[in-house]
Amino acid sequence: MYKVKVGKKILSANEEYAALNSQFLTEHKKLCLNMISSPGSGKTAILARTITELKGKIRIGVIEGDIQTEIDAERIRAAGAAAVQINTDGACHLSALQVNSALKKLPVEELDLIFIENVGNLVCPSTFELGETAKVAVLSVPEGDDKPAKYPAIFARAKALLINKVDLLEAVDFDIERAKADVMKLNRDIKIFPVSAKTGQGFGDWCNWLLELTGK
Ligand SMILES: Nc1nc2c(ncn2[C@@H]2O[C@H](COP(=O)(O)OP(=O)(O)O)[C@@H](O)[C@H]2O)c(=O)[nH]1
Ligand SMILES: [Mg+2]
Repeated sequence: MYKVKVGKKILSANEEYAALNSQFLTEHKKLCLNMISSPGSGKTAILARTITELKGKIRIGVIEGDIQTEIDAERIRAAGAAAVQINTDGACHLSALQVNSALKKLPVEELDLIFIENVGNLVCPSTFELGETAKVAVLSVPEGDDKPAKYPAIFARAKALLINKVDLLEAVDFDIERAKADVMKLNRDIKIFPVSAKTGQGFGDWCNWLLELTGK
């Protein structure tokens, strides 16, 4: 029996589209951040406030992923940014093919930074590459400080973590130092931003990080 050595990795269809998206972003010199969290942690609220705070400094576009509805894309447009909504019809994460078609619908040349708001889920989207520049995780304090330890995949892969809803810290038992320590055990290089999309607390540091990232 002959054994054939295959030196080249066979890519899945998703990986092929992810590679195409990555190439497209590199060619157009655009940054793309894939935002991942549980439903309701505040991704859209964070994006809306980020768009408002960076108006005139960074031109932001958003690809919105949800199982159903155009609600989040409308919230982003109301904040003053271009948004394309993808409905996954039940799928628990966005695919690179969906992002590929959404990128064609955004006015990419007029943008500095593209956010992808993935389907609300801490698990499936973490391992599905979309060709993004980096992943950004969001954890909100009512979810509990044990989530990095219980759902390590996204916290290990993200370039930044927003700990959102810090305005609610007094009302819930969330030990922010424990959460930070658990995240740092998984990922020493991650940037952690405690924020409140409601009050704007912590947005100075987060927006400065985005300005640095985009070279603005
Ligand atoms: N108290 C508080 N509520 C927030 C904050 N950010 C978002 N919310 C609320 O949390 C809910 C879910 O927010 P949303 O942006 O839709 O979360 P997403 O599902 O991750 O996009 C909404 O009712 C928001 O008003 C925050 O920083 N503090
Ligand atoms: Mg949302």
